[in-house]
Amino acid sequence: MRDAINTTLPDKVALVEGDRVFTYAEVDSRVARFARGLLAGASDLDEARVAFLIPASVDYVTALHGIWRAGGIAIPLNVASAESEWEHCLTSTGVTRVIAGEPQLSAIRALCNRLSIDVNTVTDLLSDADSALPVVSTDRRALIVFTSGTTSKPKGVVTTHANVSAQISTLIDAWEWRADDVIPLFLPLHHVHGIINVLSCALCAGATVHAMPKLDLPTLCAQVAADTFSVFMAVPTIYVKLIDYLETLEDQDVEVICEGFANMRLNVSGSAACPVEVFGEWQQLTGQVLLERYGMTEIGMALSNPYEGERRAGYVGQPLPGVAVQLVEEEGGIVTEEGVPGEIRIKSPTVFLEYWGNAEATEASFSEGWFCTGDVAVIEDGYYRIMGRSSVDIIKSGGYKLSALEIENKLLAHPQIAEVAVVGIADRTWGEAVAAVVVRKGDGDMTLETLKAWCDGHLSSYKVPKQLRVVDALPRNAMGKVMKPSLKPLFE
Ligand code: MLC
Ligand code: AMP
Repeated sequence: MRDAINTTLPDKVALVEGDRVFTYAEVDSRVARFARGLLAGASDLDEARVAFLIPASVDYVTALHGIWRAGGIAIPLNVASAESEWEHCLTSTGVTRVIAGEPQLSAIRALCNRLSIDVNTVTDLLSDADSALPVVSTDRRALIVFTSGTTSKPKGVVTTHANVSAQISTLIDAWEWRADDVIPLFLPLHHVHGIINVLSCALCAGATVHAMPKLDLPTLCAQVAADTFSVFMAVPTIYVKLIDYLETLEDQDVEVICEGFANMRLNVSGSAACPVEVFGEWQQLTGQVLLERYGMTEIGMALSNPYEGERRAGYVGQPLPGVAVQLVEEEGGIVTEEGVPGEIRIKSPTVFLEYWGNAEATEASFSEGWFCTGDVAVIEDGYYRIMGRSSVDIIKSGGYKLSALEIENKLLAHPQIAEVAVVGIADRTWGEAVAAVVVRKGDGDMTLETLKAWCDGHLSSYKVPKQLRVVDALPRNAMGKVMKPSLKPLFE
């Protein structure tokens, strides 16, 4: 098994954070000091849940790996969440300790006090003790990442150290990661795209990560133009935003930025379907043939276009090495021919262990040892194409998976909302955008602006509806269930 933080090149730069630079030896030593501080004399955290609220930075890496080395389970929190969303993550997993970045401390301190959870910064816990660190076996739980689904509250996806390691190794091999790679990291670090595909693969390969607190296109593009990076990974929304941003620039600036992308060895797109037009526009602008791949929090990456070989627009390629894939028809039969759609099912060392504290949901998500993704695909000419999802209650907006039910439940607390249905509608930038159809109660106007204002503090901002329609009644079938597909035309 590879080391999670490469130790073969101690003097090489692991992380760049603004104007600070950290070598692999420095990161490694900081992680060990933090792990000792967390242990505070104990021999092992024994899978205690430690949550952390830290944007991309050396502190994030220190917290993640420090928790692992001390034998704890790491739970990265979304820095953009509302307090009630953090509360669900903390209470549903029995978190005993939170590590916060300096600026995030004030946002989460009151909640931690109310829940009697210790809260510290990384610096608070750096220790110079020279006590031994535990030997953590690979079958132990490592990480809990929260994912939205068809239930109202997000579920905690538990992966073991062996799962995490398999997810990393698969990608290092498939995409030929190497120590001289340099990658920007602007994706959120509470999801596998940022955590595994970018940060963990890079640190394991001995590459250099430029950690950015958020996506800032002018700064990013200036670095691209200076040929800083060799690899680039993003969700389709970011490629759309880049294309739109380039349109606002002078020709000579566009040229140097596109040249910077052209000089990279790899541009990857994933987490949502990359529209064929975006694939084409990116190729035209930069010469880069995007490598599109398919994954999920529960399974890491499963399907990928080839690193060497033809990358097809609109397709997600073939199973990654070590990943077994089945397509299963609605009636339960395994698809054996091309052109027949079926649900994607996965068996692989990368597949998660369980949903935290939810044996029922874990069991329901497997069939004969295969994880049932809920995504439907078809094979055409040897390449998988994702056709959609089996549930209308899941929305993919800018790469975030959102639960329509979770948003509906929050909106129902609005004093003027009697009934609400949330749907995803096609959107050029976001892929799908959150849209709400509301039946009002009481008097007074309801506009998108007033609804958005009310949502502030109740929901993460990216879950807030971008469109609103007020209707007299929601269309329901004979069972009383809202017929969501019939709501989408309201937004055309
Ligand atoms: C931001 N906004 C969004 C949004 N992101 N709205 C809908 N969907 C989103 N994804 C809204 C904000 O609420 C805000 O609204 C406005 O856009 C500007 O916010 P911002 O934070 O400045 O936006 P920006 O930085 O441009 O963010 C866009 C983004 C971000 C694409 C960079 O959404 C992002 O990082 N997405 C990636 C998510 C991800 O990593 N998913 C992987 C999951 S793992 P207002 O109204 O306040 O102005 C997975 C498995 C796999 O899927 O296969 O990888
Ligand atoms: P998450 O649960 O946030 O990990 O999101 C995983 C989901 O994102 C998958 O189940 C798919 O629905 C979707 N997804 C990921 N990659 C792709 C892709 N390349 N094309 C289409 N959908 C994708």
